[in-house]
Amino acid sequence: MLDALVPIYGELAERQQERYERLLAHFYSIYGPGPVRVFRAPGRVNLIGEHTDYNHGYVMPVALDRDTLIAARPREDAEVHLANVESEFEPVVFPIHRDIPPAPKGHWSNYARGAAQRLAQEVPHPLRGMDALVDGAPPFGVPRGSGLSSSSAFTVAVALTLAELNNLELERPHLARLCQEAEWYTGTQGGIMDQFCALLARREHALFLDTRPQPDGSFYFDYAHLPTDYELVIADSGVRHSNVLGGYNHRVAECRAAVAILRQHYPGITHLRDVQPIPWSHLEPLLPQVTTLRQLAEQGIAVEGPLPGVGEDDPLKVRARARHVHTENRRVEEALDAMRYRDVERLGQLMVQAHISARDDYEISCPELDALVQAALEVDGVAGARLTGAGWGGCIVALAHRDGVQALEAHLRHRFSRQFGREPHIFICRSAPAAGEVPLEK
Ligand code: NG1
Repeated sequence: MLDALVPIYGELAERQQERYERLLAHFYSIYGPGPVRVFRAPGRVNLIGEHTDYNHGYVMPVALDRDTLIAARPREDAEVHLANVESEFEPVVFPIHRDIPPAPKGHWSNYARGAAQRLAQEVPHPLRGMDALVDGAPPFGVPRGSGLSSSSAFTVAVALTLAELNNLELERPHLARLCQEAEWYTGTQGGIMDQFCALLARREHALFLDTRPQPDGSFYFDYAHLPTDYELVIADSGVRHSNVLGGYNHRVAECRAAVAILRQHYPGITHLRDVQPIPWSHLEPLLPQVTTLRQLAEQGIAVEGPLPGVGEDDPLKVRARARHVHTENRRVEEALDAMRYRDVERLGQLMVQAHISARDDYEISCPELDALVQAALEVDGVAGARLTGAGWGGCIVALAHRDGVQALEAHLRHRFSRQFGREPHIFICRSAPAAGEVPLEK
């Protein structure tokens, strides 16, 4: 088994082996002896490019060695039997078909239901179900609600497992798109970054992705080697956020409202990305600082797409939101150049600018994240730092010279606990390969 784990987890493979053995023993205790396959899907840390994906912009994530595992065997019928190594997540059973009723909002099984439903819609024949056991538990799982995309790791793991057990031959970018749509089932209107990263990442590389599908449905993406001698240090503020229950869809709505307004001047645009070549100074005067769906309707401006949870009179800060997306896309392009030219200093500056834009224009930061970023920037050898993921809590990522990592950890702990009375959880991001089956016989 170790031979299969070393290419994924490197020097931590031995500790992972115990985890995999525990998972298999648990699986047999629920479903009995017999053949079993194991699949994994990683979480991610986003280096730069936040809230750009649902605007068809650019992103640059890195897959983490924190992942979700599924041990599974196919069933003769179409039922999914799903258990979880964490007892707080109750076992569920549901049949796979094109219209699977959801569990209550926020229920863990909705990610699996969404994945199964979307696959069933995709293929013309019925799918076989599975007996499956999920392991996303700490310390090896992706921390939940912390902007490291535990939800997509789970969704992708389920979709990949079902696809493989049913011998479906799906190109990975296409599977990523199906997984993106699968997550909409849970109630968020998210982009494709996380699922694409989980399925196409490369170890020691950031994935540069243009999230706008090409006319033939393909995507442009590329890999940039992570700076040598530098580590990505992740510090978790401990502040938890749920995209399903929180402000994420409101930001999506604000961007859609900005598109609707700009469409008066640039007919045919569908996403903010479509105005990316136009200088911001031309766009800014066209966008009000604040509007509402009612005011827009009164002007005959219809905002497209589902807008779950957004009321007629909720303020929509379209100008600042669009400015963040416009400037952030430029920063991601520049960050890719900086990485190619091994210009770590520039990459760090761009990360800091991205944080400021996320804080001031997109308003997705919080005092804990701002304090962590500020503290990180006080340490020698830290090139840059920013919040990562959806925001409103979760983690920061700092780009730190290897020699400065210890000092960084100590300083973050000291500064954070003095201000908030508790310590942040800090870990170094070891990059991981994309999702796949783990060939355990090796
Ligand atoms: P996290 O950070 O995992 O909540 C979310 C979205 C991404 C992207 C980022 C913000 C999902 C599954 N993930 O990620 O698509 O929009 O926020 O950049 O919706």
